[in-house]
Amino acid sequence: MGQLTLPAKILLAYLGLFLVSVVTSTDYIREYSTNSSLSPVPPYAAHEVDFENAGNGTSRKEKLLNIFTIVKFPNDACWTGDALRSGVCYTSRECRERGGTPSGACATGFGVCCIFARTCGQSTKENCTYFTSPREARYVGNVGPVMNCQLQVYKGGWDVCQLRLDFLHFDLGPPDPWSGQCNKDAFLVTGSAYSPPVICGKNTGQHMYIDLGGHNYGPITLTVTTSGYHKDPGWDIKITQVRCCDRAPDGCLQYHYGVSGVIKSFNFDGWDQHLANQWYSICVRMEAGFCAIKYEECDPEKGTFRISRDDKKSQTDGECLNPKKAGSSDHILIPCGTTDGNKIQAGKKKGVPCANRFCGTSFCSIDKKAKSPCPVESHTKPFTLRVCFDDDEYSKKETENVGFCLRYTQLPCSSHK
Ligand SMILES: [Ca+2]
Ligand SMILES: [Ca+2]
Repeated sequence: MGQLTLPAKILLAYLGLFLVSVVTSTDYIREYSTNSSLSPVPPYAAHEVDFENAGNGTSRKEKLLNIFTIVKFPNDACWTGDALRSGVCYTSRECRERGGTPSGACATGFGVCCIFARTCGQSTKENCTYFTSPREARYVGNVGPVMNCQLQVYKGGWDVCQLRLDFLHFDLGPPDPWSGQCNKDAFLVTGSAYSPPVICGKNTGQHMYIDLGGHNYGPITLTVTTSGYHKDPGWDIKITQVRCCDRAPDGCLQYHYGVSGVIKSFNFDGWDQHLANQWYSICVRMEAGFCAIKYEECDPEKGTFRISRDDKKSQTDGECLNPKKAGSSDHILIPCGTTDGNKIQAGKKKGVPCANRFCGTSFCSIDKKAKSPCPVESHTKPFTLRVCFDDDEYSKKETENVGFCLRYTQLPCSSHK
């Protein structure tokens, strides 16, 4: 092979490029063509296919096709130097063509880690896109920006069932203190099979799964509206296209992994008011060897469970649905929750084995004998907590209803009968 003439080398290089274009347009798996004999790289193809850093990594597949070696690598997630940004491994040309920004190498140097950032008025179908607030959202004088900012998100493949939205940064205006509605600023998702709740306020660290539906091929629209009330609103939302085999269970707006973790109502970090019209489920994946789950307030001293009432009392079940008592019908639902693993409300309602609805201003006083932090545990599977907040906060009894922050811990099967 070392004896090839220059024209023969050019021919081989072009033939290699032809193979690349055929395969990459028909498959998620990207392929590169190199002439392994003309080591390391045919100079004429080096710029086009960017394999000058070719290594012998385990992630690529090689096979001999005549005198060409086809190098395949999947479009996996990759990490860049920026800790907040992950990308998708593409060839440098594909990254440019898809409107991404190359940032570092991946696939043992055969690809570039391609970052996709989008803002108002744009669209994407890329797995792992960052939807960020525009420059004009920055603070100018005493007035905040008035915006109606939309991003359209298309399915990136036939086997995508959900979008996962991670709010890396989310700081919008607060809800109206009386209605609890997001009437100043709002974030909403439209076009999905089931509409998630409209949210506003402070939601950094929260996430949502959006169901695309089996037959829905239209775009999902993410909309942020701002009224000028918040002087410096901003957001950075990571959008992941979730393949059907990796999806969260149906009906779970939030899906948490791990033996323990923290769950919060939207705008809990705003410490002003929980949002109205919130109807959704928070699910926790049952980890291997764990059979039950317990929830306790993140900080009972501070009062991190305030959903209805204003008097440091708690209620359960039917009481939570009685606005005359609770000032609201706002509650959370923990299927068959108990305070000591057997029963709830010791000494109050004999014979009631467990409760489903929990409301009030303290998670702890549900069982008067319980000591802080008074966990509520549930042996019902799968582990699900449902949020049911009605459409207003007008009642005087609902002042300072900040919502909830609960820490969950899964309980090993060995600790229970
Ligand atoms: Ca309330
Ligand atoms: Ca309410």
